[in-house]
Amino acid sequence: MSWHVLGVGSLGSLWATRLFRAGVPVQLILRSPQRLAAYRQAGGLTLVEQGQSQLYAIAASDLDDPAPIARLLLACKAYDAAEAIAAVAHRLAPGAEVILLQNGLGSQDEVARQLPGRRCLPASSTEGAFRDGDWRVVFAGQGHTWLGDPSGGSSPAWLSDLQRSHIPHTWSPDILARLWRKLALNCAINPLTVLHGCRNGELLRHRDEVDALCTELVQLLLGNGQAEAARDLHDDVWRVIEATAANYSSMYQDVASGRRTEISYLLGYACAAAEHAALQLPHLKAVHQRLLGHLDRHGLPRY
Ligand code: NAD
Ligand code: KPL
Repeated sequence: MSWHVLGVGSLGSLWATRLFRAGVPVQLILRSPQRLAAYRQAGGLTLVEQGQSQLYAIAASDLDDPAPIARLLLACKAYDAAEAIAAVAHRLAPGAEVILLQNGLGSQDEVARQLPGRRCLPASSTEGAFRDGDWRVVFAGQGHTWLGDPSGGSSPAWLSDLQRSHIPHTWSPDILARLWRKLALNCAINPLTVLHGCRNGELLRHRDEVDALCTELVQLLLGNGQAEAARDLHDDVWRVIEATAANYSSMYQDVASGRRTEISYLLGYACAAAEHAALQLPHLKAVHQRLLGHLDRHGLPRY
């Protein structure tokens, strides 16, 4: 059974090339005949790993291909997920499974609402990749991916494809807790790196702000039934800041490159969840407002 990959950017390409080179059947879905023609012109996807480039001639089609899809990796940004899935929903076979590689929270529900009866499996990844050209992906950071079924279903047999492809992964019995924890980490770190224009490690100079956010994020997690995700959050935030001290956060990089951020699925989601749970979290709300102002000043979307 073939994998289909929709969202052939950094992570989608990283997965597709590793599946392909392990001999796992995989096909790319490109968003237009023009993109398909450009891809064919390039001859495939190039993976750059430890300075070595390798071209992989992975099969591809565009959205008009009517072939049914049994297993789909959706690897676009959170804000594109709902629209992307709408274009292929009619092709998903009964019993199809969709792996959702989006950061943050909210997009997973937007997708699942469009796919009644299909199995949606959110994933959370710490792998790092970026594109250094069209149809080229650089594997920039080893990491791990957790996948799971929020409805509690059992682990799928195709995890062996990931094993065979050397994609480090773990089936997570509580994937929602993982997503909430990652959301909290991202909310504690990323917006402040944007507002202070600094690397993760430089947040040490803004310890009070980080700590105040952590305290409120713990309240947010507890108020949303995520006690496990709340455990030792402060310590974990400072551990991540130290471990990634020299890095610029993904949100910092998005803003610096003039790219749209995933704010609605990170701080935006957190603030909406706080309001829904009738929680007063003034620091979180203030950082959200400051970040929106910053995006306005940089001409970037506030959603
Ligand atoms: P990306 O921007 O590199 O790739 C997304 C791709 O999806 C692009 O090629 C875009 O053209 C395509 N796309 C968007 N809408 C589409 C549509 N309607 N139809 C077809 N294709 C469409 O993004 P990325 O960096 O791979 O990130 C994907 C998700 O993974 C994000 O939520 C991100 O936060 C998360 N993530 C990324 C990394 C990383 O290192 N890149 C690490 C961890 C998590
Ligand atoms: O995931 C991250 C990001 O930059 O998006 C870390 C490194 C954890 C910072 O929040």
